[in-house]
Amino acid sequence: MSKRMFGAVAVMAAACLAIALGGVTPALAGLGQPSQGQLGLQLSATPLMDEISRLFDLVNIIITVIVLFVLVLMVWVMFRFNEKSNPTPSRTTHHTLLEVAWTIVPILILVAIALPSFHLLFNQYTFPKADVTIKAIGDAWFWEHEYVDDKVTVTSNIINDEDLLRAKLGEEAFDKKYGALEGAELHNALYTDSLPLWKEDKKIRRLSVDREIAVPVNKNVVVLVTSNDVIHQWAVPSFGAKQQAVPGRTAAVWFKPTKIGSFFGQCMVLCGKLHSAMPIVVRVVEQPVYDVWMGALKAKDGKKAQEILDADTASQAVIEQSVAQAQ
Ligand SMILES: [Cu+2]
Repeated sequence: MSKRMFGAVAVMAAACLAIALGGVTPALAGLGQPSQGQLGLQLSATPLMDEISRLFDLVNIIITVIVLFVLVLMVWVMFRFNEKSNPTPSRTTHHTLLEVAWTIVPILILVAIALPSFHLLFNQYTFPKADVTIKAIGDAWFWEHEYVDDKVTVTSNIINDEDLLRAKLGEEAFDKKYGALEGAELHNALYTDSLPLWKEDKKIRRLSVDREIAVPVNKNVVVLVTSNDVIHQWAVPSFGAKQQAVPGRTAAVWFKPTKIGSFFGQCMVLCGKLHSAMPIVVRVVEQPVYDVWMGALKAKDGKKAQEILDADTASQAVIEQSVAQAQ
């Protein structure tokens, strides 16, 4: 290999390695929410997601090594065995050792991927005894969360630019200011004017909801997922939890959150016009906070329940950090 060629291969290898390492750098991924310029998965908050992240990293490393190996081989063949450098080609058609190697090595690679993959599948489908059971019902376009044992339901609707502005200005002033606008003009005005309010209210645009659901930390949560109308999907990336919501059927997913905070998810199956308007927010809190929150829900006071979550400094600190990052 000539010096110049070696230099080019080295630069390409370094670039690939930088991309591969970038994918696993925690600074680029958010906990419980996506972040600007994110390359890898969202940070993990459950043992299942730990396992998913490990498998993701393992497969990424294997892919990177294979790509670099094939790249080096191709470059080598192009330069070392072209007509000019190698005028009399070898007539070899078989090489037993090589043939055995290129059969065995891929098998070993597949086994190395299959073992952790089956282990993960087994864990995902082995349901622990549930401490909290939530029935998540997809509707076009919002989520209802029914706490099966406590017989309470939390309905989560997305917060829009308009909602923040109406709350800030009051109904009358809002109508006076925006009543004459329509279409894109109205949309742009609402977007621009509401931008500072998102930060002020400590909410994340397109991800925050009016009524969040809460679960206690370090407890097993089983979510039964179904739908009232079309196919949706209940998914919270940091929990490694994702399940189709099919009308007439109930599927289940489980997670055990080990970190306190706010965890954002979304409907992940295209379900219609407002598919993007059905986020999920799960607040992971200490058991006592959860009990007080549940008490408020049982007293049919959804507003107070949300205030309890907003006043919980432990999980609120995490969301404030997220808001600061997102702006
Ligand atoms: Cu959807």
